[in-house]
Amino acid sequence: MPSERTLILVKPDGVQRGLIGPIIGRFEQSGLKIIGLKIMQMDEETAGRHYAEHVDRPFFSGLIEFITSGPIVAMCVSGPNAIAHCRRLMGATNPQDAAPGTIRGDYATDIGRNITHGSANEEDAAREVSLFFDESELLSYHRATGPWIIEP
Ligand code: DAT
Ligand code: MG
Repeated sequence: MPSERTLILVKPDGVQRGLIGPIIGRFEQSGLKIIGLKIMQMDEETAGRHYAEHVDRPFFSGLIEFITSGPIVAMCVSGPNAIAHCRRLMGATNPQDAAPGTIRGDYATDIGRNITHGSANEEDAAREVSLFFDESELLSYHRATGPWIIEP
């Protein structure tokens, strides 16, 4: 399985609701590796670049207003098929469709307040990781539990 890197955000609703720890925990407990982590507030320019694909959608201005409205937590997560794996952990975009046990299924009810972001594909992941992290902020390290998570 290819090792991938993906960008995960705890959106402003997750930070305001005191869910940073539980949400980071979902990714951490899965065995995926957190290789970059910061709390920050997105400016409009970064938000526009991050969500550029949605610029013509009716929800775009509300999305930008929301994502810049308060602090977020940005995380770079790595591991086997990390992009798709993180999307599965998060559940469907609309929490009404998200299965119980997923982050959005367990913590959210509204598509406009769906708690987390995760890159959708390899191209987006590379672009989004570099939007939030300098390469020097991303660590490469081994964990003692490595062979208990991935069969050597
Ligand atoms: P995802 O975040 O699962 O990749 P997306 O890229 O289609 O989903 O949309 C980005 C965000 O925009 C999404 O997390 C929530 C918001 N959004 C998407 N569709 C929406 C809609 N129909 N109404 C309101 N917000 C929406
Ligand atoms: Mg998306």
